[in-house]
Amino acid sequence: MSEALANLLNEKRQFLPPAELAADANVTSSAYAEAADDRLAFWARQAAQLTWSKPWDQVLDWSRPPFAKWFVGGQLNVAYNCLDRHVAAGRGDKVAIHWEGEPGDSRTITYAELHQMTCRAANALTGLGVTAGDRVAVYLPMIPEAAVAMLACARIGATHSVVFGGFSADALTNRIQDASAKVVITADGGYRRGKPSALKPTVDEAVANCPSVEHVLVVRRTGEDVSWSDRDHWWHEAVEQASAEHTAQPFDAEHPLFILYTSGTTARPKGILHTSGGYLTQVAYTSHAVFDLKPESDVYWCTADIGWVTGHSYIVYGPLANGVTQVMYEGTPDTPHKGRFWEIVDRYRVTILYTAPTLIRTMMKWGEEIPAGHDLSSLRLLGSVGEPINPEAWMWYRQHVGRGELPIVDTWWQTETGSMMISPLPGVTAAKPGSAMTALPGVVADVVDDQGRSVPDGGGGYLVLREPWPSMLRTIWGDDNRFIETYWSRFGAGAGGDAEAPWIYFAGDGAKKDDDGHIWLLGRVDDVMLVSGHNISTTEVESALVSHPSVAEAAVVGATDPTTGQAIVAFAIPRGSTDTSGEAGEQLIAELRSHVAKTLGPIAKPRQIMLVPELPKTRSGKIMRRLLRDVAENRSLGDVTTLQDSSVMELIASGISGSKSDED
Ligand code: 6R9
Repeated sequence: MSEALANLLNEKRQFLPPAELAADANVTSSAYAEAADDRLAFWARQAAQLTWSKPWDQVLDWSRPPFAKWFVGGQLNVAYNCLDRHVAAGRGDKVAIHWEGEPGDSRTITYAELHQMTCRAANALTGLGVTAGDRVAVYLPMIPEAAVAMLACARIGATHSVVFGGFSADALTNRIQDASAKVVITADGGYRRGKPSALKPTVDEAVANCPSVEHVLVVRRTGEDVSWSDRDHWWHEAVEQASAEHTAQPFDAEHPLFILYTSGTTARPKGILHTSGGYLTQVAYTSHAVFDLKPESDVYWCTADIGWVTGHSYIVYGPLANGVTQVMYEGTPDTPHKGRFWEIVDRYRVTILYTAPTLIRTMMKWGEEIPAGHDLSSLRLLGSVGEPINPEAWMWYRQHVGRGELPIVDTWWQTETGSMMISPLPGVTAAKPGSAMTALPGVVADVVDDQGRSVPDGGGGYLVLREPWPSMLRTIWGDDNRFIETYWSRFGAGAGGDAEAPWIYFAGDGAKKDDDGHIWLLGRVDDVMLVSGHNISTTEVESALVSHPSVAEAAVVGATDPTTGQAIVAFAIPRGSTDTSGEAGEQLIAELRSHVAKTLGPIAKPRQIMLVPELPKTRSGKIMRRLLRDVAENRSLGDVTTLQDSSVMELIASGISGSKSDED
């Protein structure tokens, strides 16, 4: 059999769960067998943990794949499940959110208070004419109002579309336009790296090109001056003066809950659509099972931004559905000092920490003496998400954050999957550093070869999901065909041929099974770059470069970077008349870097841009990024036999000297 993906790493270390955690774990090994025995009955039991206004008639309708319906006929209110039912059960005084602002200010919000804030916001949105099914864009810093805005939308059946606060006006415009959002919720700004970072001017610039937007709600966070128009409303006037009485109406299990844009491999972002009942069922279950949440005693902290799916599922919906106390932090980990995270863990006695490999690598760079200077004894469980975690980083995390004894759950999932899919169970699994281990109960994952055949243990290939799952994406907003093409057309029935074959979801990731059958994620099989935990497509950055008048063509690759995981390295072909000699070349590079940052947001700013006379292409015209990666990482060139014009690489090498930009 030809190998779809190499299996190079051989990691033999394995760590048993601590006996104490295993003895008291929410979920034991029997869950795997129960789910395997009757998967739909298993998910129905998890759904029954929620409060439904009307029970479902059918667990799964898969009669029109790949369009799934879960809990057909059932009705519930997502916000009710996250708030009202806890208050009704007498837990209103329990802290929902310990919020800490970057400048050091803090707020403590109980479930009763969060409920009231959400009711007011729901009434305010209704007052602005928002009704069920309308789209609301949310562009906020990490402040409690971000969670309130999302829950208020859920409460009235409006579909939220959260846009990461680091995105540019262009990116925001595209997303508002694609969803035809009626209202935008933003703030004057937030605090980042020790100073106010404005948001409102970006919204002003964006909505100038968004005729669908009728109102903009503005939270006052920094108190900086903002320009104002007739469509703007202060949150503290509209929301805080609205009534705190609001009765949540039930919505259909398949009612749209949110759209979240992911850039994917093309420049046009995909609006991933999630619905209500199945989504909440799986985020609530996985929070309970993988984080082993004990609402009575745990203090949970997920360091993700709310603009990432992790913030949706594991700051807002999963933890709140479980009624746990959590920490929410506004700022960066090194403001005002590099021990800020550990200070927060100590201050709030955090028990469960969920963060990203890029952060762990940053902490490694800063040195182990920094966590060692804080009391981390409250921690009992660590989690990781967003990229493959290198075994070294995993070991460092366990050693220096986890006292050499805490379990680490490496959770693989995607915006599209909505919830965790592959992860250890902390009281069950003997985890291996760097492996996400096995599919969670109720999830059917596999690694297949090019032909869609399951690879044997020890083999590598493509990660697929063989059965529908409750929190799966339902479509790409406004583009069912693209949904089918992107996720369902690589293998199985959707790939053509056998119409009787099952429908198979292709995740776009490479993976391998080790000799014990455990799954190791190996990154995207296409060329998406993962920078600081954010997926950035090559095409988007290339399109941004080419939109500059001096650039004719561009290719970008991800090159290994000790801090951000990968850094963007771009190759650009200047237009004929462009002066690229000496200082003019340096100037152009600087201009291109800021152009990309302006077009796509600072996260997409290339670390390095090389002005080259040509790009390596295959005979069919596709750019061979593999060779560019060799150049970007200063390696000798790999196989060039499929190169259309082999002199191209020499041309590129000659164009590079002196054109590297400075690091910033
Ligand atoms: C939750 C989230 C999804 C992509 C995914 C994969 C990568 C996420 C991972 C991981 C290896 C893990 N990814 N978690 N790779 N191990 N534990 O990250 O969603 O932003 O949509 O990214 O991230 O490549 O396909 P999203």
